[in-house]
Amino acid sequence: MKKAILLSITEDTAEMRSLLDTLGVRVISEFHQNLRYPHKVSFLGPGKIEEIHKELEESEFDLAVVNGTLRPSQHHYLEMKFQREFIDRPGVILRIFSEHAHTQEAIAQVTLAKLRYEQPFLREWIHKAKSGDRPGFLAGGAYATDVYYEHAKTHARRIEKGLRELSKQREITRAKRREQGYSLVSLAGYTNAGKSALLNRLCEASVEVDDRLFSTLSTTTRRLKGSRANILVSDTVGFIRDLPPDLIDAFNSTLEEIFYADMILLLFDSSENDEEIKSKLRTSLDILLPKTERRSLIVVGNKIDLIDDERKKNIVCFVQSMIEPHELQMISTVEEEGLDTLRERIGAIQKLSAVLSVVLPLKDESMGLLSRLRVSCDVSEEIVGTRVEATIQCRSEDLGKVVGWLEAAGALKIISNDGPRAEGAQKSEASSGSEGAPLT
Ligand SMILES: Nc1nc2c(ncn2[C@@H]2O[C@H](COP(=O)(O)OP(=O)(O)OP(=O)(O)O)[C@@H](O)[C@H]2O)c(=O)[nH]1
Ligand SMILES: [Mg+2]
Repeated sequence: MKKAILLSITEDTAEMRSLLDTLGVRVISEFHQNLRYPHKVSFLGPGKIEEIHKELEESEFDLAVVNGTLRPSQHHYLEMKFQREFIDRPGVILRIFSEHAHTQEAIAQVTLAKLRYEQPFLREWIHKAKSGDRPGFLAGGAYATDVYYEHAKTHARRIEKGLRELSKQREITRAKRREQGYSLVSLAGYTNAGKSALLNRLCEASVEVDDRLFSTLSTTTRRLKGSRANILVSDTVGFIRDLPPDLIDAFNSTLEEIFYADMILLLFDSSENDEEIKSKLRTSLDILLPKTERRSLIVVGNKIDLIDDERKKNIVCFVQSMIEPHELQMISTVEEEGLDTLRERIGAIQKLSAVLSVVLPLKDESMGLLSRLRVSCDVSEEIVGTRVEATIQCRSEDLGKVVGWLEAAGALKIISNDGPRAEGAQKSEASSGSEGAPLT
């Protein structure tokens, strides 16, 4: 396990510690200096840095971590001063992403974010090396640094091109799904809120669930289990405060999957304290709201099995006032509490406003059609002698197609809530232009 020291201008280092824990780095000493802003040359004040430097003379550690964002000049100064590797908060997050990236797309996105993140630091090393300060980045000398910088730029451009292609591909997939009558629900929220655990429950999936931060980097989409299966649920990368902008940018095609969903479930961990809940929700809303339509968002307080009723009421009260006019649902994924209500709310994104009363002959073909229609419609049926009487609720835009399929199956009678559609085997107006087969 790597040993690190941690420098911070606040005493609030809990999140950084869990990030480092995720990365397998052990903090051996922590140094605070309460400052409103970091010192512009040395992050902590120069006096404090001298003090730390002296104190650490005999200590063995592999790297130094800064609980904040370093400017290239501060980074250069600190590495020179301590002769150790320094890494800031965006750098730590990038390393975690790097370790957790498994799919080709996630690897490309992380590589791009890293290349962009490194560029200002590289420029600083080149600048310092050219002004005769020290040999360049990675001790390779000014020439090597220059070459690496140019190579990195070309590499970044190549990855950007590949990612643009992937983004187009996702757009095509989304359009196709919509055409086929699928609706998409995205799970969003701070890392570790329980998104993957909820996907597993809602869709009987088996995505990795872990107490580490950023267990999920790539998107998994599964069908919602239950009465209708044409609702897809997507689990994707979690948010974190001060997410490096390069990373947001590089993960754009993954995040688009959230932004363009028909419904977003924004999860938070209700077992945390008020401050954590508020700041994590704020971070998530700041990322989501500018890009999503307000009406499609439901905020979901997860892990209520870890709190009592009094606490739950209290959370509902302050969260509701924060997120108005959005709706709030409180659930426990582990104990399956509140999941039925949540499923109902998800089901309601598909407005099944058209209602058909249908009589079909009692044949395998009729029963097969009704069972296929269940994927996208609410269907109830009763066998009466040699006939099947069914009530079918579907989306108004699917009405023509559904009537067409019913007629093809030999429906004896089709009456919709806006009047009769067909009697006997006659073709109705609504069925003209119907094509394809029911969703399976
Ligand atoms: N007690 C309790 N724990 C939960 C619940 N839901 C999830 N967890 C736990 O919370 C931790 C994080 O769950 P994940 O589903 O991996 O969280 P995530 O939001 O997907 O996290 P990232 O992929 O890292 O962004 C795991 O240890 C889960 O077992 C819940 O309802 N109750
Ligand atoms: Mg996850």
